[in-house]
Amino acid sequence: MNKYALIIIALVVIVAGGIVYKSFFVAEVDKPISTGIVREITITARENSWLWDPPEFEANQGDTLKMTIVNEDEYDHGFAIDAFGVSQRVPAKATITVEFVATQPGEFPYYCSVPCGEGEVNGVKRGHFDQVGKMKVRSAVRTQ
Ligand SMILES: [Cu+2]
Repeated sequence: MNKYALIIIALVVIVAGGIVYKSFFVAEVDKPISTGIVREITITARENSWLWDPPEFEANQGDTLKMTIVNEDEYDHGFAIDAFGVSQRVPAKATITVEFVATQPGEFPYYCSVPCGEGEVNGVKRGHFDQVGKMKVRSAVRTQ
């Protein structure tokens, strides 16, 4: 038997082993969750306020989030949630959409990822680093 046949047999054994493991041996709690629910959420960067409106929202683990991000400002912002790999530029006076599945429970900040300056809002100094919100993902309860 030549070495290429051995390599191919080894690859087939590794791939087949992976498929068998995934199909029969992954614990129920480790399988990805999908509720099939699509949650539509709109978040707005209010003009010269350096905040996200709403400042927080909730979802269930496994929900698909269809987010619409509105930028009312004359300058760019960014919208980022590290835990779900979300990071998008939101150009001035523009609206973008972001879609992802909330795969893990917990509290996750969403923040502006593009330096956008600072200013005064009702006598209080605010800026780029104040533009943070909180996403709360409730843990899925399994019934089996
Ligand atoms: Cu910013």
